[in-house]
Amino acid sequence: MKLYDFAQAHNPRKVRVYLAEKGIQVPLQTVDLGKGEQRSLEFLKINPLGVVPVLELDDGTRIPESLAIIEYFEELHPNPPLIGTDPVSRALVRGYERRCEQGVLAQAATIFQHTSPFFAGRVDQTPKVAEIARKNLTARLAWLNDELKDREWVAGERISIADITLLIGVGWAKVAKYELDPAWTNLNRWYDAMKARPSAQA
Ligand SMILES: N[C@@H](CCC(=O)N[C@@H](CS)C(=O)NCC(=O)O)C(=O)O
Repeated sequence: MKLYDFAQAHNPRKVRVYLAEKGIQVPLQTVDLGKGEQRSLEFLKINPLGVVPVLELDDGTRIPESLAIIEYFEELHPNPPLIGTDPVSRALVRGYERRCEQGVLAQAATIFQHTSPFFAGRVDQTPKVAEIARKNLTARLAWLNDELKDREWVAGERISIADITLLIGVGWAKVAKYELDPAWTNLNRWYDAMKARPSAQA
């Protein structure tokens, strides 16, 4: 088994944070996005879409998409549970995880793609698109700050993949030069707690 994932250490990586929380070791094959290795002929044979992560199983099966990889490991290693423990808590974790992916991580990625020189020439960079994504991101983070008023974790009483997705989303927001509003005290408290976990270095 082998996990293809990006090499840059400026930001935690979703599957690797998850694996660290679970205590699962998987050999890593780094792909240097800065050098464009994800678009090399060699890597396009592994993922024709030219993005990481990809999990390669021993029989050669290649699983794309971080959430699919995480769900695969969760089925094999249910403990400690990071996607709930029963139908209701699993549904809530998945619901909140999507809210963090679409409302935070995807918006931060859009800002980055429409403002960073890294994507110039590959994306038709449009300031208005970045501005709309900033507004969406602010609205979703403000809402999450309210949600975290009475609880420690995004989707309930234990840490879950919703927290991991939000951690990655906030990390990408910072890469896109977006900082959390200090007035969001619940969200900042949650972020400090997430960053202090050893998994955040993964
Ligand atoms: N939805 C995909 C997103 C994959 C993705 O966009 N990966 C980024 C790194 S976080 C990438 O490989 N980007 C390379 C590029 O755009 O050139 C997932 O969750 O796995």
